[in-house]
Amino acid sequence: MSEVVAYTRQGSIGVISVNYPPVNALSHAVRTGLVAALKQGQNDVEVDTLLLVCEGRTFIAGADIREFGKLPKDPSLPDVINAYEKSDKPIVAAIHGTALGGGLELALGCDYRVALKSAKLGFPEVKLGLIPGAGGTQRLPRLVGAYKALEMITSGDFISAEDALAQGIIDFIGDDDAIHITGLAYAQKLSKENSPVRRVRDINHKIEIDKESDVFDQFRAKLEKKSRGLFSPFKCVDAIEAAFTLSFTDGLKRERELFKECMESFQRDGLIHSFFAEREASKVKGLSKNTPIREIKRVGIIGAGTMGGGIAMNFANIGIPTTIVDVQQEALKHGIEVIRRNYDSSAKKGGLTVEQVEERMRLINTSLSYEALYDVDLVIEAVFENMAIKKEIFSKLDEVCKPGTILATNTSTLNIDEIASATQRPEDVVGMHFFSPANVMKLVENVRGTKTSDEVKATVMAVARKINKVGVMVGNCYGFVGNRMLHQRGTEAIALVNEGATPQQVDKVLTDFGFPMGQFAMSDLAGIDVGYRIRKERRNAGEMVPIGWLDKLAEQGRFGQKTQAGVYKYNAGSRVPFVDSEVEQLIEAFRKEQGIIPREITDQEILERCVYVMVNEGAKILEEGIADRSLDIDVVWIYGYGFPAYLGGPMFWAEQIGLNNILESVRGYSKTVGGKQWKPAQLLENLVAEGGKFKEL
Ligand code: T1G
Repeated sequence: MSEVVAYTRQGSIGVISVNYPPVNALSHAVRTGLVAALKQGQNDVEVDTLLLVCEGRTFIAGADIREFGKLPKDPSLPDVINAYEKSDKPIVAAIHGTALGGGLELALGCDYRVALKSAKLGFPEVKLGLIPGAGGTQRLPRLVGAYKALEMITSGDFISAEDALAQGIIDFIGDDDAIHITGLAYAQKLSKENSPVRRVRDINHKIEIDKESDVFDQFRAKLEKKSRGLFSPFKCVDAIEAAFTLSFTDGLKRERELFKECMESFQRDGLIHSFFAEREASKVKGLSKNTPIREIKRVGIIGAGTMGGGIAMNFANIGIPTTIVDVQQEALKHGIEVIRRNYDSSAKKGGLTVEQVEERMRLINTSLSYEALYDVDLVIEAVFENMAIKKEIFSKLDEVCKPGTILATNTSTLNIDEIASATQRPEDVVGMHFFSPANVMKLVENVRGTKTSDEVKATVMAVARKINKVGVMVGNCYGFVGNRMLHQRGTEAIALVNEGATPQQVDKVLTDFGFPMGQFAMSDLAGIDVGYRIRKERRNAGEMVPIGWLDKLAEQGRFGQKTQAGVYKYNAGSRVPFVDSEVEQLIEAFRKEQGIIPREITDQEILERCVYVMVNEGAKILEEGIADRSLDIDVVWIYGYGFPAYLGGPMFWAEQIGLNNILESVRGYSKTVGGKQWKPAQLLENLVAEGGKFKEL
């Protein structure tokens, strides 16, 4: 008998139930158990219909991803599914929670499918750099046709049970919230009606309809634009097209070939690392699972600017009343207008109904007075980067907010402990660093101060999950993890232009690498004035920060997209950057002024200096314990700075390149370029000497 798959009989129904927490993934044990239970059902003369159902919170959520890259063991998933499809007794798959990837493929190998209203179905393989590899690309099109199959499999997005019923993927939606009852009732109906087996592989009318369609090329063209650099979405199209050009058996073979190609691609490694890293990052080292979490029922935001408004939307989106406080009525009015504009554009795209927009707007209030925040459970300060102003705000919050209110700051660089020192309750002060646009970007870099309590740390991690963000807990230093590494990349990018490269050359190397945007296009989006003010703030604090050509742009009022001119120029209302000869002249003049003779710079040098410098800084961040694990750094960069997930993040990518190669170049640049950013991290030196890896730390 299998530990994880059981066979029982209920009247004329043989029940195969899977119980392998947390998500009934198709591990070797589950596959073996499924085959054994099917055999029992086949040989059980008392039953004429079989029911496949799962225990726990979900139906099968796919193959066991932890087994990827290991030696495959029989029975393979295609073997299991072919056995279920060959059954001469009809099988019903009863779906609750999620039926994903190999789990949905197994359900499509059954004859009938029922689900609970709340169930979700999908093929997320493409998000792991794969394609469905057990018949999904051949069976799904037979039920839904080419277009829907392409849409579901190339996006990897889940669909609702209602949509699945409308598409003919499932046969019935049970309104009982117990899947066993719904499943059994349907199986008994089939048994009573002597329903026949009904194999999806034999359903071909939709294949005939789309046989000559050019929808496959349409999807390839669409993917060229939106799946930048990704490998597997195109393999998905090839596999689905095979369902329309080959026999079922040959289509399965073609799917398997394409699946293997994806399994061998480095993108699969990177995306699977990103999958698990995102989940591991939510478990903060040293913070026990039982750490109490404070309930957040009301939220306050200080500052009605772009960040404040975006942050407020996240809480209104999940039904939490939010009050925005600002010093000027005009600022509050403008802030609310921007929020409404954002919601209206989501409604226009069909992402929200008008009622949902109004409901969210009702949850967002404004006030000119801090007193409005006396009973909130969490306050997030989001005013511009000035330590004196932030300390003043926190001392006021300390006065008005009830005991137990979490006082968070959205600062992207400043010292959390110094901000906390303006209060009598530093244990309740923490950083919650959102990324612009805050209602869209997934990352929240939660920053622990020296005195931040475990309860507050655990609560802000839970808040990040609740507002559908990816939270990472990091330590307190200048720029925390993300901006500290970005700062080094920015320093190198500017130096490369000083030495002879052009901004557009640097940006092209970074976008070719896979970043959605180059360094200088990003400065134009964020605002050249933001960096200019931070550098000025540091100079005022007595730091030696040389004046560069970016400062000269800012002094000319070239703040970037918001002034239609920054490093690039922009047409009104457009975000498309154009090279501006005025900037080229300004850079040439700056080099002359600095006595720099420009030189030819290769793309490889640009890549190494912009990305290796981040890895070296990442190693220093690990050394100092600002990040607990290299995966925390990877998650920060993937969800906050657009580092391609298929490369797994900067630290994972560095290991693919080879830490010895990185160190050799770092040592080289420490001689040729110099600066503390190129001082090799001791950790990097040690790991290379010992043959160690970041992920083993
Ligand atoms: N394999 C192994 N572990 C898995 C897993 C899987 N497929 N899915 C989830 N887990 C673990 C996860 O790491 C976490 O572990 C715990 O379960 C809870 O997950 C041939 C090749 C199902 C929607 O891509 O999308 O089938 O951290 O925190 O937010 O065609 O997990 O607790 O130790 O995410 O409620 C296709 C991936 C595989 C689905 C639940 N399937 N999973 O979300 O919980 S490829 C997927 C999810 C495939 C075939 C191909 C989500 C979820 P831990 P969680 P959640």
